[in-house]
Amino acid sequence: MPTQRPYRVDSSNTDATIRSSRAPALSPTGSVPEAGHWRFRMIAPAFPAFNIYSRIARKTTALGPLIVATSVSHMPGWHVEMIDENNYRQLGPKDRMGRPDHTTLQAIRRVGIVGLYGGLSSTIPRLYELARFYKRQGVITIAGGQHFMGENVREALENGIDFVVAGEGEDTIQELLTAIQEQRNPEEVSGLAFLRSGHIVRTPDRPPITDFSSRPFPNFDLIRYAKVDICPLSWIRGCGMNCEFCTVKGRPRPAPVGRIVEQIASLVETRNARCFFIVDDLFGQRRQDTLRLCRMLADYQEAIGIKLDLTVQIRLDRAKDTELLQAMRAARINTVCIGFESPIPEELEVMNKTMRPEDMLELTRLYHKAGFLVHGMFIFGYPLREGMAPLSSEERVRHFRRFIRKARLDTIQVLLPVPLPGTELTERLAREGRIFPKDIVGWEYYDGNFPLFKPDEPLTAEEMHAAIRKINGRFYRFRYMFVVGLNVLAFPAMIFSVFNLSVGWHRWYRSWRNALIRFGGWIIVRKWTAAFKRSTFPQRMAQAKERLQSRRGQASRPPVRADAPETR
Ligand code: B12
Ligand code: SF4
Repeated sequence: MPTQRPYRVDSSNTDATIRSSRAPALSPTGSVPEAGHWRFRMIAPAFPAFNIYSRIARKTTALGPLIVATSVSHMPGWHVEMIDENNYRQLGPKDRMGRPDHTTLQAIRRVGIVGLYGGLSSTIPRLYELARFYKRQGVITIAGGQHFMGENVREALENGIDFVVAGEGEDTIQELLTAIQEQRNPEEVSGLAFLRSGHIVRTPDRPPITDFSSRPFPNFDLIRYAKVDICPLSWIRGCGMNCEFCTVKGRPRPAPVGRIVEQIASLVETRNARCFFIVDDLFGQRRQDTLRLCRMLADYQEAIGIKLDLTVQIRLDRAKDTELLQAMRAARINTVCIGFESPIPEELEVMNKTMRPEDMLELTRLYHKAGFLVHGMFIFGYPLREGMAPLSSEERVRHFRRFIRKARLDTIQVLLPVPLPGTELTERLAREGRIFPKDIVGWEYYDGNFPLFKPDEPLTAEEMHAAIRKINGRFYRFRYMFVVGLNVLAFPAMIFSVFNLSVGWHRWYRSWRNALIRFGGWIIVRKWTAAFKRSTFPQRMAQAKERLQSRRGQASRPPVRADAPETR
């Protein structure tokens, strides 16, 4: 019996559309600009609204999609570009709303296949909008990222996505594109989901990558219309901890230490890069390797006579390791981002964070003493387990303010809990029927700035929302504009009045930098509050609460017996 070809060519279409009897319609229209050349565009979709991350996103880029784009660019015959909608500068064509204009982008360089980054749930509505736009043009759409798990996979496949890639995408994308090119059945490719006759086909999972030694470095030149001032780098994937609210799971998998130094050196040499953000969630989790990395980085900077500026995410308990902190400082890791999460012991316990607030203060002091700038990340209003006594909004706000003041943090972010896809927190809240229905409060609100579920009584969703504005608003204030001015005036006195020039400079710089950020933060909080007041969110929240209430009412009502008399 002859084997069935998975694809047939639809010759009624002048652009020769390839159709599959087993998989989505595949149309490489426009992907053959010259014989043998295919075009691929990777897109990181825009954040839904201006928020506290908009500024930083404009200076950096999303690493995951860049790694995937780089992987495609190493395939023979492929032309690749990446558009980061959150870092999109003057030369990029824009639509009437000021967003990247994909019609013009297609007119300039027509691609046949797009990749869409779904790492942040808040960008999913924009991702679907883009997917539908490209699909209308006959472009094949592929999406990946941490949002796509569970029922979100079907949602994606019904919203303009042809293929959803699960987990790490750098190998899957190469195999999938090759299958498309060679008109082979995508079912042969591991780590995929797609629709066939309305049913989801899932291919076997792909094992996590463990060998990073021979993989290409992310190629920042692929990103068009962007200016990347802070280069993201990844050293260790996965996290050995198990925080209830977090999606980052799995055994830590490091790249060789030398590769990180080599990558930094290459970015310094080719892009004149100075600022780096190591995106790993737990820097320092492999102590010996971290010490080695820091020493190599320190030696490298000394050898080239250039000082770099590195930021890492690290746990508080690493502060006990004096040798590690010294090595990190010598490597010019200037800023540490720390997930304090909460100063309330019960909340820390539920999150699976094994810390006591009093120890947290002491450990923060050690980071400061070692000369780090400390960025504190907090979650306000974390839901407790049954039987635990919840606090009122005022009490919680007091706890947070007191802790932030005592810890003398340089910068803070206080967000609300987000029931992210695939976390234990989401499971717990869903079981308790507390998550606001998605048709009312959609993914665009999943950025940590909006209440997304019914909080523990006596706290209300409105109070929860007002609380983060109060805490952030107390920290980021207008008056810091004057402090910036005072610092400028005090500059010569500060530098020359102290005995040690280096200590004087650091003290002055820290005070000036923090005042500047706190004033900038005031502008962001104000802008964000104004946008919130214009938004429909309060009405949505009221509607969502009503829906939850009526569902609860239905659930608690005794079932109507079949033989019960009819009531009027
Ligand atoms: C850097 C970072 C940021 C940066 C983002 C910078 C930018 N321009 O995008 C900043 C600081 C702005 C940020 C902000 C927030 N973040 Co953040 N962030 C991260 C972090 C630490 C690293 C991301 C990264 O580079 N990973 C490394 C790369 C290699 O992995 P990857 O992105 O998953 O990509 C791989 C695969 O997913 C896949 N893939 C990805 N895209 C595609 C596309 C295609 C086509 C294919 C084939 C494959 C593919 O292949 C990639 C390579 O293997 C992650 C945690 C983590 N470890 O991932 C959290 C994370 C992404 N953030 C998260 C969250 C929740 C937030 C915030 C809401 C704050 C908060 N409450 O924690 C805000 C949201 C901002 C907003 N406006 O919505 C969550 C997202 C979960 C979700 N479903 O939304 C994560 C996963 C952390 C967590 N708590 O669980 N974040
Ligand atoms: S919050 Fe940080 S420490 Fe906790 S599991 Fe996520 S990445 Fe690991």
